[in-house]
Amino acid sequence: MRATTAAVILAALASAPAAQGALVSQGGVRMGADALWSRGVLGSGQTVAILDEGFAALDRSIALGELPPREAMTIRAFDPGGLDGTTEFGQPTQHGVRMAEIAHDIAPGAHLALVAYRTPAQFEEAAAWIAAQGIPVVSHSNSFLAPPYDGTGRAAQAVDRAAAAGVLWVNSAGNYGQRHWRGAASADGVVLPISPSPGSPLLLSLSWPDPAAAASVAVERQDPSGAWVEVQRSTAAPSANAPAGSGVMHAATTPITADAAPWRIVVRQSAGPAQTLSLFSYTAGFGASAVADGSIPTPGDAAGALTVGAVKWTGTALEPYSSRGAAGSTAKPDLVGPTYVTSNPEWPGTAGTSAATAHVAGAAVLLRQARLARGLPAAPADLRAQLTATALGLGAPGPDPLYGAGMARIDSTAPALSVRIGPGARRLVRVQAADEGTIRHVRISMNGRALRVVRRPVVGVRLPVLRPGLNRVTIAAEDMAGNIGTRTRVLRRAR
Ligand SMILES: [Ca+2]
Ligand SMILES: [Ca+2]
Repeated sequence: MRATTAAVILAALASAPAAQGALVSQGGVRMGADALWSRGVLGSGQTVAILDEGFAALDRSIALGELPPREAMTIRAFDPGGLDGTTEFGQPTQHGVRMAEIAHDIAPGAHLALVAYRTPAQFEEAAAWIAAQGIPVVSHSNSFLAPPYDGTGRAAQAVDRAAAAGVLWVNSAGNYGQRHWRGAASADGVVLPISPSPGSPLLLSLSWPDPAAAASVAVERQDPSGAWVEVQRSTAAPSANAPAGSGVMHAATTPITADAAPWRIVVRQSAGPAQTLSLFSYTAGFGASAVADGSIPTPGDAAGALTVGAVKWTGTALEPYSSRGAAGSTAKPDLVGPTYVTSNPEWPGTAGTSAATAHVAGAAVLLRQARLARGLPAAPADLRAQLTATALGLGAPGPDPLYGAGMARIDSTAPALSVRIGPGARRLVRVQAADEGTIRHVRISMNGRALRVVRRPVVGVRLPVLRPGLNRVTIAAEDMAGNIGTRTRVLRRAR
């Protein structure tokens, strides 16, 4: 995106409500949240839960003014280790703070509930607690690599129960588009090359549907002689996330720290009826061998989740890492949201489907307040219906497994245009575009040729001398949420 458009955004954000903190995510204006901010709809009277693995360094964010003081938030840790949390790799994580900052940018008037968990059991407990508190919107930007990934697992059921109790559960689709592989393998194995950064942890998760089959994933390292040496092979067990009796199998490795040597993955099926094996990698990508299709883990697979993929706030293309639904299915994802944003000056470029999810949760909070103010129903189904109906369609027409219904947006009204055209041989066109959101640009064309594109709402252009006969002047104004208003005037010059 050109710097001038970034300037348009910065100008719009400069008038954002002071409660939003020092820096406001560009994703807010990208979704057209300013259309509601300008009407004073900031999420007041609403609560949004940020459910995450950890909220380390929370006080730094508060000190920077990017989050409200602790006493103004609800804080609850289901992880006995506390709010700072731990990742799969045993590290404290600030991930939840980044998500809370984004939701707070979009809905600064909303009460925040920061909820930490570590294990799947704590996740289920936290989901039930959020529902019991009557919290209407939850932002959960995390996934479990625990099969099945078809909406029937325990984590998905916990989400469905919360949704049935009145929670709009906004969940990340996951960042596994380049870290998923699916296919068949023989006992000799399928080799998947990986290029981990030295020091990064390797952790793999393989699954298949039939307990009568045996399969494994192995991590191999090349020694200086060129020989591949197996460092670890997974052990298989019935998936703890699977419903009782389903028999879905799970074979995971434990974390290994990569070094500068070449590494690779080998997937084998050693016994039983031929299976479609599904492999997720926590960190290292599979390069050209990756299969993006069907790369949404759980609980983004839950019917009760509003599942969100990622598009950079500056564009319309799906991020290559954004997990995709199964080809031919329109079930997931439900939407995409803006990502690669900065909400805290110390954390430039927060990316992933995580950030997109926190934006959509914030948007849902604003819409809920606006709906309730108008006496409209605001149950999860109502919010979901509004968000999907007003989304900016991207990709194939209709819902698709890449973008779902498209980019979530709050502003779904096209700019209104006022056009005046003066007399004379070279006529002066004066245009004023008005919008509740922010104007991205105004374009003036004549006879199919662009004369002027400006990144402001008011513009005057002197037309070239008209050609004999009819001349078509088209004015188009696009807002940041992608709504386009157009006006066409036909000017005649005698032959
Ligand atoms: Ca912020
Ligand atoms: Ca608009």
